[in-house]
Amino acid sequence: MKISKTHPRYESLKYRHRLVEGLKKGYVTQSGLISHGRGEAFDYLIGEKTIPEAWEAEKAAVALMLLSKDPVISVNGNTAALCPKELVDLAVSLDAKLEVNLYYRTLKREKLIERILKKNGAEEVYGVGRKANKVVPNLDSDRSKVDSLGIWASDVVLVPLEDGDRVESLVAMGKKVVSIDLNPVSRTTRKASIAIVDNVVRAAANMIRLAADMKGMDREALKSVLDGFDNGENLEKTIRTMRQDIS
Ligand code: PTJ
Repeated sequence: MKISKTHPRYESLKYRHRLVEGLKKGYVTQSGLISHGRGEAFDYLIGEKTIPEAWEAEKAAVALMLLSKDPVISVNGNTAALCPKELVDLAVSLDAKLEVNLYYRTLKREKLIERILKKNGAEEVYGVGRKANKVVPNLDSDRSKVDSLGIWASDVVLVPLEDGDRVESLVAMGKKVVSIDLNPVSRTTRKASIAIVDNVVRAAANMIRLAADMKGMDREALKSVLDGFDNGENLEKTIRTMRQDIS
């Protein structure tokens, strides 16, 4: 279907269309469409823009990932449909690995997502097929299957559109977890080391810009960005901003 650029909801329709295409091709799940609807509702509450609190969290997340030894970006069906190029570019800017990690895991979906990432410039994609040979302890879903050279070995994991269980389990393994979830009260958001309450499409683009600016900073300067960020306080402010935006 062709969406007219003059339609007042062009952007929103464009992303819905990408998900529907992904569903038809088999890498987005029906549940993924429901998740997106929930995300859209929260996005409405922040005016479908990056609020200052999200920008601060994105900056802290970029500092953390630039400081880390082995950062990984986790990719699922929705994010592969919405912003594959941005995720690949972000991985390049942050020198991070890309790992496919799915709740509704099938080899077919893993391979389709790997192909999309490679088509968008990824050289290596972790977590596909037998490469997901480690199991995250205390996690009761297929999300527990991770790559020994990817998420398993990582010190920081960026998890867009997550379910809270895995965030908790990854944190329990001693990793720092950066979440991107529009729901400011989800378990994912509450349990993440740094919670970004923004649309993954905007967050990924913002983080690419931030990484370009921050790459030249020395470690002390990056540490001071990170130390100046208080995740709990930032989340409280996020909820206040959301309330103000509605009233
Ligand atoms: O591809 P799979 O098999 O890994 O499945 C992926 C889904 C998305 C189905 C799975 O992770 C899932 O069920 O997620 P949840 O539990 O619905 O959580 C998704 C969260 O992401 C919700 O809190 C939504 O509000 C939020 N969300 C949805 N769309 C976006 C979003 N956050 C940021 N940007 C979005 N575009």
